[in-house]
Amino acid sequence: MREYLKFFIDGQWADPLELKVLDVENPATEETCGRIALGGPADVDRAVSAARRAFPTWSRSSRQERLELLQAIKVEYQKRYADIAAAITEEMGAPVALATSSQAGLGLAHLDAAINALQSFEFEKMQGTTLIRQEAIGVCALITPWNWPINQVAVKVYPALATGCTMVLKPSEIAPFSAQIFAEVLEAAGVPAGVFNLVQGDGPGVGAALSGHPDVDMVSFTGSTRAGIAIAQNAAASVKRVSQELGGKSANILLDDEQLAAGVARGVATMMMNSGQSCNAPTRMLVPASRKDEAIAAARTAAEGITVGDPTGNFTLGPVVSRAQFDKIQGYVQSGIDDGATLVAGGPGRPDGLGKGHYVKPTIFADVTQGMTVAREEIFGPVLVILSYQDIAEAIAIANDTEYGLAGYVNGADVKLCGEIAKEIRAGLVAINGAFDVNAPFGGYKLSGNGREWGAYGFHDYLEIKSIPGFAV
Ligand code: TXE
Repeated sequence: MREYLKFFIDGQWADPLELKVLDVENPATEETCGRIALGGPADVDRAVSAARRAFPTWSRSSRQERLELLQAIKVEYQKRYADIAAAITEEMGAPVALATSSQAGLGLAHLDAAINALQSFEFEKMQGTTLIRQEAIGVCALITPWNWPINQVAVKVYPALATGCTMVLKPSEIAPFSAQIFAEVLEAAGVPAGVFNLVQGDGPGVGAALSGHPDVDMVSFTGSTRAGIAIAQNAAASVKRVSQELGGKSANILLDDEQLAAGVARGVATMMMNSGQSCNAPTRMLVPASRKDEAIAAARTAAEGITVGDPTGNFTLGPVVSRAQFDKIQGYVQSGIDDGATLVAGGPGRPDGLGKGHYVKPTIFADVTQGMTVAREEIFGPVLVILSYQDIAEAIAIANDTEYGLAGYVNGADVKLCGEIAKEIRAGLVAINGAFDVNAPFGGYKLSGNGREWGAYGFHDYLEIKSIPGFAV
């Protein structure tokens, strides 16, 4: 049983000002696996003040000092790697293999990307006789979700440190353990007092106090569009910059060629990974109408290879994170059936033999049309919908017919054609044939948010731009 009843404020492990405790559930057993303290506005005040006090010194630190800190974090992170992966499995149900490789792994991959970017990032340049400087924006509030708990923390904390910002992190109250270990990693790495602060809590208690705090300069948020809008409204009163990474309903276009079956298999695997709880999951598969039956057969075969069970064992998928998410997903599965979509795999209810835990059957619907709820709304579970297109123009139109714009996918043998199609998709990232680049920017168009994370582009949201005309070199 884990117990984390202290926050990390001003370089110390501090008691909450008023002790309120939240039980955290293991989604595989539905039993309490730990407790955290829930903070409130007074804890936020304390953490923001510490961050403010640390800002003048940290924002003037040299590139070398920041690089040394990031390198020290890497050493400490590696020591705690297995602990972080185990905490992720426990708090949100990622199978141990995924928690170890991708979930905990991305906490390191993004660190390497930040180090790499910081080595050559141009903070200052001359334009004629004008100096143009990029300066740390100030105190940042970092509010993160439960689905990729360390990844989301990493993509905010590393660029904030690299640019000279100070920060208060509020991780998801649903999956708070790995972030607590992450704070221990930063402490062990010698992060200067007040530069990084951690306050655990929920949205209304800590999230709202942070996003409305007059002494916070910027909020970086990942989560639901609902909470993102609430945060932006709250932040508007003090004209804060708000960077949002929100939901998605990403299209995966499969071209009409010899790679169709392989593309379907990859699309199903990518969609189902992490039990479909990824904002950039390829949730809408678009297949050529003339090859529909072949695509459905390949999708069914891929689904049959997916196993669901205890995340500490050797299964492809663990449970989804909570009863609330389970119920929400079941509602969508039922709506797909009610709207007349054809069930290719999975369906309502839990997989056979699993009596406890929030397990969902990997579900695939075919004969889906754009008007159906399952084609329009973010389900955030292992539910794939397959739509057909007549020609590439129609595929692009369907891909763009969504209020979201986080990601897109194009798969086919003609890589040049894939690239031309990618340019037409209104989304922040369009991956060709499963390619992935941790150094490239990540973020959304439309209701998927604004701002960019990852690599050097991920620094910009943490920087103000100043021009000094007449600067003497
Ligand atoms: O997210 P919330 P939930 C989507 C996905 C999922 C749905 C609901 O569709 O089914 O959101 O998930 C904090 N002020 N995504 O309800 O509430 C909260 O404490 C300040 C997509 O779990 O958005 C947590 O730290 N903060 C997504 C964080 O926001 C607030 C990942 C996310 O929780 C707040 C997760 C408020 N008013 C869910 N309300 C993605 N983009 O990857 C909540 N929070």
